[in-house]
Amino acid sequence: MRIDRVDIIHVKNPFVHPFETSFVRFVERDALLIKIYSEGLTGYGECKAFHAPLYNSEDNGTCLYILKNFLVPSILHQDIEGPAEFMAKVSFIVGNRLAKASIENALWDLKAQREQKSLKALWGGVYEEVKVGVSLGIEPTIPALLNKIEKYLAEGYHRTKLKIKPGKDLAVLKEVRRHYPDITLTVDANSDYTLADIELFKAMDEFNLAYIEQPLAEDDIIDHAVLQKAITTPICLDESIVSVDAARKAIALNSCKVINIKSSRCGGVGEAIKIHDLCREHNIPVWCGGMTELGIGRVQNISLASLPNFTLAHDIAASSRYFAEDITVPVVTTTGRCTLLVPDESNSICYQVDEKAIDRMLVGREVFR
Ligand code: OSB
Ligand code: MG
Repeated sequence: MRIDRVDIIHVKNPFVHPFETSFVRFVERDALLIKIYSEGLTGYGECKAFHAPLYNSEDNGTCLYILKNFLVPSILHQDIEGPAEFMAKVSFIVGNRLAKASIENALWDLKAQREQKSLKALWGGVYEEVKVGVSLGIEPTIPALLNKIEKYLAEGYHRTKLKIKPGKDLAVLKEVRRHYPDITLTVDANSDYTLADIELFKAMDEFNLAYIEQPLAEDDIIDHAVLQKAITTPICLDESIVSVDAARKAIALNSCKVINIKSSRCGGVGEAIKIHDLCREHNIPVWCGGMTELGIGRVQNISLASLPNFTLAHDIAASSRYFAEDITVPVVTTTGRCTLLVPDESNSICYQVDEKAIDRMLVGREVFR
C-alpha cells in the first residue's frame, strides 16, 4: 500500500474521575493519534504513551520525536506491504515500542479495510465475546474504594483489580476481602516494590488473589523469579514483557504464571500475537491489558482479546468507565453480561472513528505529505 499522507493528531480528553496509580494521578487522557492516508483509504492508530515517562521510558514527547524523525519518514511515499514489513523496516531503531506500535496499529486498520476482513480474522481470533474486568485506581480512603468496588460489581465486571503502592496495600486488601470474601480480586503494583518487600507479598497469600500484577521493576525478571518461588499467589507480568524474547526468559525462569499482553508495550500486534502463541504452548494464560486508551485503541484491544489463549478477564472497560465522550461511533459499551462483542464478518458490529469528537478534543495536528 502506497502511503500518501500521515497526520499526527494530539488530543486531550478529561477523565470522569481522576485515576490514581502508584506512579501518577491521571486527570485526563493526553494522547497522540495516527491517521494514515493510503490509496483512498484512511487507517487510524492510537499511541498509548502518556504525558510523561512514568509507566515506561516513553512519553508523548519521545513518541512525537521518533515518529517525526524516523517512523513517518520510513513509510511516507513508500509502498509498504503491511504491518510486518513496516516493523522489519524500523527494526534498526532500538526500543521506542509505543511509538512503533502506533503506526503498526494504523497499518493493521488499513490492511483490514483493503482485504475487507475483520481484525479478528486477520489475527486468528476465535471468541465472539470477551469478558471485561475493572481496574480501580488508588482512592483517598477505604470507604471511597469500597463504594467504587460496589458500583462496578453491580455493573457485572468479571474481575476487580486494585492499584496498590507502598503504604496503600495490605490494610486496604484486608478491608476489601472482609467486605467481599469471594470476588475475583487482583492487585497491580506498577513496579513500585523491591525484593526487600518479600514479607509483604508473602502476607498477601492469605487474600486469595488471582494474581499480583508487576510487583517489581520492569527489568527485574530474576527478582520476580525469586519472589514467585516464595509465594503461592501467581505473579502476572505487565511492564516486563516488552517482547516475545522477554516472555521466553520470564517463562524459562518461572518469573510469572500469568502474562498481561498490551500490543503497544511490545511494539505492536505482530509481537503481541507471538507472545500469545508462546504463552499458549507453555500453559500461561494471558489477558489484554489497558492503557486507559481512547476508542481507537480500545476497539483494537477487543479484537486482540479474541485470540484463544486470552482466557482471563481483560482491562477493556466500557469507555464510560473513563470518559464522558469518546472518539468512536458507537462508543465501546458492554453487554448485559459485562462482555464486549468482537466485530467480525458474521455480525454487524462496526466501529467508526468519530472525527467530530476528535476535533472537539484537538490540541494540535501535524500533517506530513
Ligand atoms: O498497569 O495496567 C496498567 C493504566 C495506565 C497505565 C498502566 C496500567 C493501567 C491500568 C488501567 O491498570 C487499565 C485500563 O483500564 O485501561
Ligand atoms: Mg499493569
